[in-house]
Amino acid sequence: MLNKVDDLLKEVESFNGTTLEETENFRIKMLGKKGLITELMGEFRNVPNEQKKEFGQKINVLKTAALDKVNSLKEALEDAADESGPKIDTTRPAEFTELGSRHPLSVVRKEILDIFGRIGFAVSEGPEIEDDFHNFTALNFPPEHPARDMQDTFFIDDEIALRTHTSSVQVRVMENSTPPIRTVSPGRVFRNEAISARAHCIFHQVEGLYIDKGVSFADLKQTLLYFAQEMFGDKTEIRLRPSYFPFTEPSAEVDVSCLICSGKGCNVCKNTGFLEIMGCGMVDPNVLENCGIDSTVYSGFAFGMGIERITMLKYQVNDLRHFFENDLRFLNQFKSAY
Ligand code: 2U9
Repeated sequence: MLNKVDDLLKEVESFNGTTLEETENFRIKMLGKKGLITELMGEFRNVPNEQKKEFGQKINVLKTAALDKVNSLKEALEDAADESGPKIDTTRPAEFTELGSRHPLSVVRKEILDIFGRIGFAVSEGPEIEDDFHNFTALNFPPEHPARDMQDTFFIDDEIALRTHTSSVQVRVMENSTPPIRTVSPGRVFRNEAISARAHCIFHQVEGLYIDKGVSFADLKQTLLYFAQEMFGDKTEIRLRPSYFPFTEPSAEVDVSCLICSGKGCNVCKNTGFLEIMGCGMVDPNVLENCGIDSTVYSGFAFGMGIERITMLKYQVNDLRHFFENDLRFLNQFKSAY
């Protein structure tokens, strides 16, 4: 029995496997469940008592030698395989990563700001929580104007409210700079309205303001025609209808020729051939004076639009609530937009 151990030790010491497969087979032959060393260990009970101690020591040496030999050969063969060529295919294309997309309102806001940016309008932003002066008084809202009503405005206290338009940002620009002023103000606005397919208590605006010497209604009209054609296509026509806002005089609603029927009449434009896109007007001299600008020297125009409305018209979205629900089936349709 002791000789058998010595013979196996010699076999282990002389083994020099040249492949991983050969080495694994050797391990199974020696150390596997039915391996030679395993079997020999099972013979322990048959060893005469006076040899048990020596047998036990020798078999431990044999087992350790076999394990060391197998492990060191495997390690060396694996290292050699690594050096002979990479196991990782570095030319394999990366796993596909799902990209997000911009929200349609962000896409359209950027497009509006870019269009006005190309004709020299800077971007100005300001607080969403405003005081009465910047949201109402400076803009010529009389003290009893219905927009100041709790029904229409979210008041925080008597003096402070969530802004109802971004005109308040432009009041701040006028207070803090001297003409010429050419600025567009994008931002969230808040109105105390019931949520429906056509209205929401939070929506997004871009308002524009141009103040300089000699600014006329003709400048306003041409600026808005440029905007409409950049936004909706160069065949687009505009139409101005008289209107009223406290902060502009004269004031107008701006329509574009219907994007679906080009003015012929369809159910989208309710057979009028036109779609309303914004309001505009010449800044009321009272507003200029309230903001520290001499109305005898300067004049200006202003306009305001809802980003939701422009997006609905441009992408034929028929329910305003889609913009706030973040349903991926809706948002994924804007993946190709930049
Ligand atoms: C200053 C003076 C005047 C901004 C203007 C409108 C007309 C307008 C509406 C469009 C749809 C609001 O989002 S909406 O509900 N806006 O019709 N806004 S002129 O006039 C200003 C702005 C700033 C200092």
